[in-house]
Amino acid sequence: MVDARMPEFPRGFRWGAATAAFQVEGSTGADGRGDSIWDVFARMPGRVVDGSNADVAADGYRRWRDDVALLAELGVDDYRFSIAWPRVQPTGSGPANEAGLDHYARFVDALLEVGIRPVPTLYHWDLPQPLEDAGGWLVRDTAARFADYVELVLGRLGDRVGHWITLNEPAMTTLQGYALGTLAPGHALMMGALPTAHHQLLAHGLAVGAIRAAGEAEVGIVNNHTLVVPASDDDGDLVAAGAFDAVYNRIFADPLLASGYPDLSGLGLERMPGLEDGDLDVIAAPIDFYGLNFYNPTRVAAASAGSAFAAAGLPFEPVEYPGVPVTGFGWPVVPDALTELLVTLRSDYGDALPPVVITENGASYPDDVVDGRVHDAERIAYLDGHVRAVHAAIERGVDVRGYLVWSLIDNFEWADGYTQRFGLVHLDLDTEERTRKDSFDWYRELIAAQHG
Ligand code: GBH
Repeated sequence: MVDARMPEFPRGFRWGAATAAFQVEGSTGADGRGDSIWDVFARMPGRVVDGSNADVAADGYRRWRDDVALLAELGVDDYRFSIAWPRVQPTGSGPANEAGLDHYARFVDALLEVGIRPVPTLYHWDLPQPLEDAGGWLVRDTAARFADYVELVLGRLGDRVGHWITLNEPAMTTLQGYALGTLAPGHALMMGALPTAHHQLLAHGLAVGAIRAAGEAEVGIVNNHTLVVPASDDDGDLVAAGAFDAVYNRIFADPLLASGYPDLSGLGLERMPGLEDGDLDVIAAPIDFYGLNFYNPTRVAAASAGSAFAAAGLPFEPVEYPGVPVTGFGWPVVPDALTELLVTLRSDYGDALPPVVITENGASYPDDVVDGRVHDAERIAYLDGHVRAVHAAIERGVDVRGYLVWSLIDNFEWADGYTQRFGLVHLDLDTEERTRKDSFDWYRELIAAQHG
C-alpha cells in the first residue's frame, strides 16, 4: 500500500501522533480531578452539536496501556499528548494533586520503556473552571497561575521528559473561545477577546522561564496557522487578507519570532490591550522548536455589507475555497498550501524561526467499520499529500524536524462532539473497542520505510 515513490526524509526526522487529554481521557471525576471549562461548556445546552460530553471519551485514562501498545506497533518516534491542568491542580491553584501526577508519571514511563519520546503539551484548552470564574484568560493573573502549575509538573516529571510544549493553539482560544464563543469558555466578546491572546503568550513565556530554570529540556509552543489566500487582487480583498493574517497568524507568531505585535491599526487598535513593560521580553524567550498545526488554507475577502463580520467592525470575511475536495468536516484539502505556508514562515521570520515540527495534521471522515476493517482511503490520500508537502518545504530550505498525525485515535472533537473522526484508530463509541484503520497500516509502513 505504501507508495514506493515517497521521498526520503532527512536522517533523524521524527514521526509521531498526537492527542489531547480532554479529548481522549474520560474519567473526568477520577482521582480528584476538578472541572475544566470544557466540562462546564459541554453541559450548556446547544454548545456541543451532538449534546455529548467527554466523561468517557476514548477512555484513555483507563486504557492507556492499550494506547501505548498501539503507538509501539505504529512505530512512532514521538507521542504528543497533553497533561490536564485540573488533574494536577483541581482548582487551578494550590498544591499538587499527587494522584493526578501519578497517572502521567506512569504513562511517561510506559512510553519511555517502549522507546517512544513523550512530548507533553502543558495546556490543551482544559482551563480549571475556578480560574475561568475569576476571569480566565482575560485576566493577567491566569498567566502566573499557569507558571505555578508548570512548576508542579516539572517537579514531578522534569527528570524524565526532555521535550515540552507550553500551549496548544492560543489563537483558537482567543478567536473561538473568547471572540466568537464557539469553543469553551464560550464568550462572544469579538475584539474584547484580544487580552486573552496577550495573557496566553505571557503564560507561555513564563513557562519557558520555568522550564529553563528546571534543567536542560527543550521547549516549544504550538500555533495553528493558515495560509491566507486573498479572494482576488482587488485592493479591498488584499487589505482584508492582511488583516485576517494579522488576527489569525501574526498576533500569535510575531511576539515570539519578530519584535512585538503586528500593526493592529487595521483593526482600529493602537496597541495590544494588556501589554505591559517587559512583557515582550518574557514572551520572546528563545524556544527550541516551533510547533505548527496545519489543516487547510483560508480564502479571505473584504467583509460583505450586512455580514456578521462587517457588523462586528471587522474588515474581512472567510469565503469558500472553490475547486478542491473537502474533508468530512468540509475543510478544503490543499496540500501545497502547507509547503507555501512553511516557505512563507521561513521567509517572514528568517533565522528567528527555530526548527519546525508539524505537531498536528490530519482529516476527519465518516469511517464506518466494514467486516472489521475501516477503509479510509481519503485519509490516506490527505496524509500522503501533506507528508509530501512537508518534504517539498524541506527541499526549499525550511528546517522541518518532525511530523505528527492528528490523531492516534478518534476522540471528542470539541464543539463537534463525536461527529468527526480524525483517528488512525477507530473508536467504537459504545464498547470503546479500538480498530486499526487502513491509514494506521499505511502510516506504520511509511515510518518503517523511512527508518530504513
Ligand atoms: C486542532 O484545532 C486542535 O488542536 C485539536 O484539538 C483538534 O481536535 C483538531 O485541530 C481538529 O479539529 O472551516 O475551512 O475555515 C484545529 C483548528 C480551526 C483548524 C478551524 C481548521 C477551520 C477550517 N482548526 N479551521 S475552515
